[in-house]
Amino acid sequence: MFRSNIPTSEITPKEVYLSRRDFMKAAAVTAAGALLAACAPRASSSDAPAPAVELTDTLTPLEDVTSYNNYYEFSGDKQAVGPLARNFHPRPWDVEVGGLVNNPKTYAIEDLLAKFPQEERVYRLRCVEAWSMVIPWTGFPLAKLLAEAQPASAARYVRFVSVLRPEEMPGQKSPFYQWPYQEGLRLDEAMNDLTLLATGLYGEPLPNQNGAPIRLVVPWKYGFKSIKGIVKIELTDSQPETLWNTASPREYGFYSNVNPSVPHPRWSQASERRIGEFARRPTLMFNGYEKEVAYLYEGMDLKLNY
Ligand SMILES: Nc1nc2c(c(=O)[nH]1)N[C@H]1C(S)=C(S)[C@@H](COP(=O)(O)O)O[C@H]1N2
Ligand SMILES: [Mo]
Repeated sequence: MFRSNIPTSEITPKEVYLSRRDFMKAAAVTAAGALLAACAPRASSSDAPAPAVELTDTLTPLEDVTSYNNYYEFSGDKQAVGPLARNFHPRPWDVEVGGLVNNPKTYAIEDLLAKFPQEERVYRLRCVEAWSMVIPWTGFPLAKLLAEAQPASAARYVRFVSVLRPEEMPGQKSPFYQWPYQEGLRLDEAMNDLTLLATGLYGEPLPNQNGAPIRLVVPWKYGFKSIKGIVKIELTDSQPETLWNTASPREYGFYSNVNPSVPHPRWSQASERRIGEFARRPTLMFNGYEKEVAYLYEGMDLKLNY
């Protein structure tokens, strides 16, 4: 089912929305397109690599994607997140883009959806807990929003902040974490074409438990970098604090690139459990996106900069 011979050029993005069944068929094809698109700025047109890994990775069923979730604002129990998130209201919603930019602006979610064409991207998601999924997202590259914001010359990092709504998010009553959830990327990581602002999955708007109405997806980093329920994007000149780094700096570094040779202090990262599979599979460097992102870390010691 996921090995199709239909050339990408014969699939138009709109066909993806016909139905979930058609979406799944189209998504297998789109995966190749997404990878080629991702490579476009760095590969010459004649030597685009064959996206073999994408085409053989089976999509994780929607039921699993929406019932096994990390979203600590609701609960630390993955199966409890979905039911608790039913009371969350993803509308109305604004995203404030500011800090070190020449064109700060607050966007209503409807503006973002209208302004930036929504693309399909099938990505692997690798949680730091050593499980993984394959998810067909819809969204748009963060780089397009940053281009519109016009980073000032002093900008080096991007800070992301999640919604703070303890009345709807019972986990935010926990004193063990510093709310709201925050994350950060270096500006060049944020500008990489793989870095996506996702607004949907499986051709539907994002379910609440997956971060409605808008979340980040950074597929070469551990899942906790892919912050959900974003209300603020701020350009800064210094490395932003992040929730997990503040909670346990030795276990959760700022970079948190998927790396099979750097173990978590309490477990190995050499292999992982793909949800829906029995045998463990080897973890891939940068979660399999090495060609697209290795240039970001040239000359860096990734054991020190974990
Ligand atoms: N705001 C917020 N974003 C978050 C989290 C969270 O607890 N709060 N959990 C992260 C973790 S640990 C993972 S693995 C992914 C899970 O995304 P999914 O539920 O859509 O698969 O979301 C990440 N984004
Ligand atoms: Mo995670």
